[in-house]
Amino acid sequence: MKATHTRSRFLIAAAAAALLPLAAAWAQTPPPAEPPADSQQGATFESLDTDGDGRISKTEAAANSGVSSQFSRYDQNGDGYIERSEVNAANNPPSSDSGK
Ligand SMILES: [Ca+2]
Ligand SMILES: [Ca+2]
Repeated sequence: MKATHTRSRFLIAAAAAALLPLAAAWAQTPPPAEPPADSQQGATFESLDTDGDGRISKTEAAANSGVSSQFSRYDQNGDGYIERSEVNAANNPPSSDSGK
């Protein structure tokens, strides 16, 4: 009787150990609010300008792969920062505005 009791305890421990990796995998399920494939979606100038100095550094742009990969396209004067006016210019090409 005593031997059976010991063996069942061992089996329970083994089963619990076998379940542990599964529990860990469940815990690592990614959050449902995953950003869409279009990485610029949901990223605003303010959200990227984390230090609030009014311009986006390369470090700040790294938070958004879309902006980061096109950093040189946005940084039109090449000073290493994306300013708001540069974002506006990139999003609204001057060819569409022939006011002058
Ligand atoms: Ca900044
Ligand atoms: Ca710039």
